[in-house]
Amino acid sequence: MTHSTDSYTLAKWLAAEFSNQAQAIENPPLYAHIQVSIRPLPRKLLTGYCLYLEQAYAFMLKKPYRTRVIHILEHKDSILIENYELHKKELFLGGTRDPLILNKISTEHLIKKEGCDMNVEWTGHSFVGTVVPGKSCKVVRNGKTTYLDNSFEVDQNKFISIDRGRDPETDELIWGSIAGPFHFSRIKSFENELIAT
Ligand code: CYC
Repeated sequence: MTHSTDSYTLAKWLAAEFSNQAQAIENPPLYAHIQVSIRPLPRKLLTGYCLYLEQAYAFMLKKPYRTRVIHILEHKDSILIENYELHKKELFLGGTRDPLILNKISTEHLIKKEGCDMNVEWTGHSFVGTVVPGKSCKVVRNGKTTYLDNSFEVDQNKFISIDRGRDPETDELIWGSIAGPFHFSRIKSFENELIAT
């Protein structure tokens, strides 16, 4: 194994509750206060690591606006993250705070977001991921089809991410942060729940 295929470390660094509170307090109109919680799934669903993700406004943690399963796998000489939506997602709300809920997720609930895999590379001190090229990750927002243009970086201390939707013809920015990336810090780690595979 090399750093660039060290999916266990990547999974440990992502398995946490992250908050951008400092950034939101500093720039209230530009950044909402968001919590991203990523918790290992207790059952082994697929080869590699599967984690459940909830993204929520800090004042509405019980109503996350985006829930996903992410699947971290080693692929050739690097790491790939697949994103899945959940069939019957309402059954799993709050799962990042209750592993008993997460126990109910099985492979039948997973709906793959095609074209939305993320390629992950080791920088020497962190992992950086970007969606696969080709404008293939389609996101429909307010009736308009966009493609995802994003990147993230995670290390021992922080998680930085920027997600934007662009017009497939003109590349014009349609949704997402105009002010730059979200800066999250780890407020709680779930790394001890991960079992190395
Ligand atoms: C979409 N964010 C996405 C998508 C990916 C990621 C792949 C498109 C596929 C999908 O809908 O699941 C990002 N996936 C990731 C990241 C990882 C990953 C970072 C590594 C853990 O596996 N995203 C933010 C901000 C917030 C945001 C805090 C405000 C801009 O990081 C929003 N992301 C956001 C939205 C979408 C999205 C609104 C569109 C999907 C939707 O509307 O449901």
